[in-house]
Amino acid sequence: MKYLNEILGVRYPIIQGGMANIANGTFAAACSNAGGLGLIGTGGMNPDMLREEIDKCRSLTDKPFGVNIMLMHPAADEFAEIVVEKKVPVVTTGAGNPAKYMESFKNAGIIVIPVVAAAILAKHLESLGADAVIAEGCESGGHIGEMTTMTLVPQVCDAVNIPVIAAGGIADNRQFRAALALGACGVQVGTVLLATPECPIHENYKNAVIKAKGNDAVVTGRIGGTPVRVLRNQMTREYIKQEKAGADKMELEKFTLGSLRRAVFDGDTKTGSLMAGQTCGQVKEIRSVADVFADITGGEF
Ligand code: TUI
Repeated sequence: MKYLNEILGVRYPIIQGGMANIANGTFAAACSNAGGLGLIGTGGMNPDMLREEIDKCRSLTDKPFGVNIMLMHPAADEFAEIVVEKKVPVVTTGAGNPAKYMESFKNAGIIVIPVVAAAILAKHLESLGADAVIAEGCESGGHIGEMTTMTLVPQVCDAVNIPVIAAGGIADNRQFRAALALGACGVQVGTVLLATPECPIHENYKNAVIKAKGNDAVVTGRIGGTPVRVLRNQMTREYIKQEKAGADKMELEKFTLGSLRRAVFDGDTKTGSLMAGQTCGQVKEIRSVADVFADITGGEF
């Protein structure tokens, strides 16, 4: 089996998750320069911003990098055109089915790695030419599926013949080795990178991640069908209360609209949406991206 670093031409078999409103071109370049694959996250961007962030990333690293296309975003079609036009080397997708873009990505020679939350979609995307898939379990932060990493990764590995990357619940060398044992060729991490000096989120957000226990990463939106894992705070308590009381989608949007931006940029830890996965309980201090990657891989790469 080939490791992810060989597939991508990078040092470590680690992808930095393309976190919405967080993973800009500067952060992606820092992660690529530290030996992983940095990703620019399109969540929270508009098409012009994406163009700028790709150029910025290119100006800061000569290493491979990628773009994550958030498929629930209204500008997803335009993002898909931009990555082709800009010849971005690697594209990942999330929060939906990227089937309609696969042909144009493949024709452009892009390495395409969709995030899947179920084995059936992995199989379908393999048939459309996906180079690998990221199997993301519901331990992760942000928008999640139903299955855990422990169950999803082996089931995706059994379903496809392309490389599988594990995501969700991975922050140290034990979990990295467990992911390889489940059949993955590498990992994608997000939460553990929030507490790095390079991560461009407000200091309050970093401190909240450091303080949080694993069970503080709760899920909002389960009833409405858009489950999102975030750190428990005033916003989540109010959201979950209203959700249980039968509030409709429009009422609930009051809480989420712009709330991630409030957390990331203003450091509003009360009404902001502090997306984080269950590994928040393992994040104890600020460490550089290079230290995090070295720790995860345990000096083996
Ligand atoms: O996409 C993510 N995580 C995200 S996106 C995001 S931005 C956001 N902001 C506010 C509300 C909601 C989202 C924050 N975090 N991870 C990748 C991921 N993809 N997780 C689950 C999935 C997924 C789910 C269903 C992938 C495919 C899928 O397929 C459904 C279908 O149509 O077959």
